[in-house]
Amino acid sequence: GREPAWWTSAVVYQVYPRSFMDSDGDGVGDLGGVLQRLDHLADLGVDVLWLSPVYPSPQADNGYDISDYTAVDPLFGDLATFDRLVADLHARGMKLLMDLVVNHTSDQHPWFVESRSSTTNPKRDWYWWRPPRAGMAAGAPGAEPTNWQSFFSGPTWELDAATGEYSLHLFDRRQPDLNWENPQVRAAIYEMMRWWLDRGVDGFRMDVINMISKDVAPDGSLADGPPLPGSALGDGSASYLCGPRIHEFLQEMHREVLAGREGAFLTVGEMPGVTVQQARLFTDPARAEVDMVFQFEHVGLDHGTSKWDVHPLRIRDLKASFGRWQAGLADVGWNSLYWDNHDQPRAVSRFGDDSPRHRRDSATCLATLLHLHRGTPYVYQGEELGMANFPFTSLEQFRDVESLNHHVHAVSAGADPAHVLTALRAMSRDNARTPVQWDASPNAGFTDGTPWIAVNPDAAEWNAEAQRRDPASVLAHYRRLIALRHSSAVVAVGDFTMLLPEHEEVYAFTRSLEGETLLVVCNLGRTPYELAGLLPEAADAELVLGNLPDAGPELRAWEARVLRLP
Ligand code: ISL
Repeated sequence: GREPAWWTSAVVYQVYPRSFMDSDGDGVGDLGGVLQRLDHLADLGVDVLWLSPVYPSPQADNGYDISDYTAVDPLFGDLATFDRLVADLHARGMKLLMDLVVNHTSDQHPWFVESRSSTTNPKRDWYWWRPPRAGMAAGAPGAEPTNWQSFFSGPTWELDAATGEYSLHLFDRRQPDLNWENPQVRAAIYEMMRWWLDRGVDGFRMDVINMISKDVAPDGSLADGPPLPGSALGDGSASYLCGPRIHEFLQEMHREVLAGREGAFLTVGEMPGVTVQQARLFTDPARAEVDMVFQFEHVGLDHGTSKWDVHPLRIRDLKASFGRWQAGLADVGWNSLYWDNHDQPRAVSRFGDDSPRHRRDSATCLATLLHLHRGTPYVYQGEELGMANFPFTSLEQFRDVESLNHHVHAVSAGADPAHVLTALRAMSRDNARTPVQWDASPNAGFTDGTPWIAVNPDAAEWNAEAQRRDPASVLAHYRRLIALRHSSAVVAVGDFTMLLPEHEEVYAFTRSLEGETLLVVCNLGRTPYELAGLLPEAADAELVLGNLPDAGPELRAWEARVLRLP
């Protein structure tokens, strides 16, 4: 058969530059800071750095609102520093993945400024402008062209008083959606992508890329969605998730941007709501769309009607979900694997147990589980240190537009502010955005200035410096997991089989390739289990890697073992 692609044995590390390392004392992380900490990435052994957006931006959504696609925001540095980052990474054998945010721009992007200027501007059609609902006055309650609710609360439509029309924004009102139906828009984006590849980047992480095709009727209308419980708004997702032209657009992008270029590129599409069946199509190499997708099923298992309605995770649900993704992409396509990113609460607090007794063990247990699946693992900055959620106690501590918008909307709709704060504390994206904890010095070694968001008070104990020389640390464990993927073909591409699907705490599976079989068993709880009683074959297996010393007959609280079967 064909050689497995290089990224089957690679591990990607995500840098959220604002919170990674500040080199100039303004309290915001920057590219100079990334350069200062490349040893950390090299020491960990990661292959690829995914860099969250550093483009010029009003920072309404921390850079996911871009006002210039071919420059670097002075907040983060300049193109010369960027070029040095590419060179330094390449010199160390690492690759750079750019964050590509092309479902929307900032409302300050010159394209949108032009588009908004008049109904006859040549760029009018570059965005989704629509008149008010038939028979209604612009600005009247419910006059929006559709009833869709935005991801960041409120309607997806913003009225422009000058022209009396609304423009679409699936996210914040300062992030208007580009109209991919317009071929000029697509050509401009492909040109920009080629510009970055010419600069030496090795691929793209594509922000909400399955939302670029909207289901628009021939007369230009968009359909209302089913009403959301307790809201005047509706769920428009059927009109914009994996819309009718999504595969066509991605194939065209591949043809226009990547085809014919030398190099080992990587593309990963972020796709909220994507199903296994759709992911098979997106990641089938024969179709030339993307190499892998970020799916969201497992990070929705603790949600109720919304992400703010938090439930405990049931381990059986996690197995059923991961199991279906592993099986669904076994023969075609490829999985990406993640617990954390800049949008998710910290995994050790959310799926593990961040109490002092179990924090290190649960962080390493979750890591083992994920990294032994078939797919490309993504490590989010600080995850490799067991960084935990922030102990938020008041609204003033939050920075994220999603959290702040939610608070305003929920409270004005009558919710109890204390209840809203409890949900924010558990689920706010700011949990992932506190500064990386480098050492025990003031501000955790992140900045000499005042950090833009507070450092977690646990930094004196939980930091990279303390873990670097400790072979029992979370950091050392991540290093071992990454090295194992590099050295072991069965970890990279072996077949996956789920075991014990009904067990409520123990997560077990095998990986096998050409006669070699690994048995992975993880105790996702505090109750010890007799291993032989669960999995008799474990008895005479060889320990390849474990997260606790002195492995015996009992699988202890949060213990994980990777065993080689004879
Ligand atoms: O975290 C979420 C809100 O609950 C997700 O829905 C998130 O908004 C979604 O995953 C899309 O995320 C991406 O696009 C957003 C940006 O805010 C996120 O940071 C980015 O990862 C808009 O660009």
